[in-house]
Amino acid sequence: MPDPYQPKPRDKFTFGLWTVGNVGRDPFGAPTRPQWSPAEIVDLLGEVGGVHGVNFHDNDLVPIDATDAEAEQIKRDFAAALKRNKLRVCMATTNLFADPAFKDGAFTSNDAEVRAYALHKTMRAMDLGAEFGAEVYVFWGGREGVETDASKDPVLAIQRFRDAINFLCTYSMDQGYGYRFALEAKPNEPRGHMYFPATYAYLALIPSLAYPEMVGVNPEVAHEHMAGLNFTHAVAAALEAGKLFHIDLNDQQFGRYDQDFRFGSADVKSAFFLVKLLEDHKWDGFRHFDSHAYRTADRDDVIAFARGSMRTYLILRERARQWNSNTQVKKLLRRINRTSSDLARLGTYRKSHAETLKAMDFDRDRLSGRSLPYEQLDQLTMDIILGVK
Ligand code: GLT
Ligand code: MN
Ligand code: MN
Repeated sequence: MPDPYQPKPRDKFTFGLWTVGNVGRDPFGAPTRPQWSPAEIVDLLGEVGGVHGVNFHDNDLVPIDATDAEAEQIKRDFAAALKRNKLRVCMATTNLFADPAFKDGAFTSNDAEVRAYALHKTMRAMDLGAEFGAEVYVFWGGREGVETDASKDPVLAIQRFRDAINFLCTYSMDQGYGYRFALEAKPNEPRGHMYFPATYAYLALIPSLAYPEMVGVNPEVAHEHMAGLNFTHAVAAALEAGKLFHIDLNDQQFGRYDQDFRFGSADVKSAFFLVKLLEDHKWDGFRHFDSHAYRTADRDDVIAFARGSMRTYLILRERARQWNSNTQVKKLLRRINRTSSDLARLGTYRKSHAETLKAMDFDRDRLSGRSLPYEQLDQLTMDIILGVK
């Protein structure tokens, strides 16, 4: 019997060169894995099987100090690896955080020359992404923040960031790239205080942009959990606003540093509700695993990590379907949701509806006396997640 949790390219699972290619460095220790070339990473993804595509930062593919000749060779090797592994590039982004030139931010830097360099670098990275057919362009403002608010007016920082995104939207249209921009939030790392620390901050910014229809968000599980927020709710806000352009799946214990663990490995219940949300709403974007294998992993274990990420998603997708069709769940949902067409009609504002509502008598004891069997529903959910139902 075929494995029901075997991923297929149509599942739209993607990995970044920096994710499976992570060398296992941390702030306290040196790399534990070799730096594989982009072509070697693509070969590894081919070996993983069922992957849809690959994503990169400009400098994951072409090192920041590469000569033109070196860049051409790397691109040729990468293109050949994509072809032999039947993979494509889905998303591209700019590394605006690693180089010391960005120590005080990129688009929000206090130095006009650094801001100009950030635009220059991003346009060139957009050219590179477009050369490989990337559809989504991610912006993670890795250094857009401060340690001390003495250094920058935070209103000015927002304005500088908006100006940069407006400029780059126009550049994309001018070049005919057709990119959809996805803004990615993260709180308090690596700067002491990051601007736009949660997905909601970007959702508030987008309507103020010159081309709001081009711009959405790229929420990441770990980032919202670092801030102690419910990730599924953040994704729901983006979905409801038509702004979920991309997603970064990984996992994380609450209250810790950015752990970037394998999807579903830390909080399987949250992962279940997330997968259920994406599948219930038939979201058809790229499901990108922005995570990396434990520092202890070798190449075989990195492959197991990549397979495990997709497998957990597919198991949870199956569980979500089971939840939706479970008769006990359906029965409980009917009990919980009390509908009334009369009351629904009154919910549309009219002067007469307002008057009717104001004149109504409500029996608060009756309202509070109704049973809400959420314990039963939640345990049923646990049974389904744990595979005993
Ligand atoms: C970095 C960060 C990620 C972002 C990447 C895109 S780089 O690994 O922690 O969450 O998505 O710039
Ligand atoms: Mn991310
Ligand atoms: Mn992260």
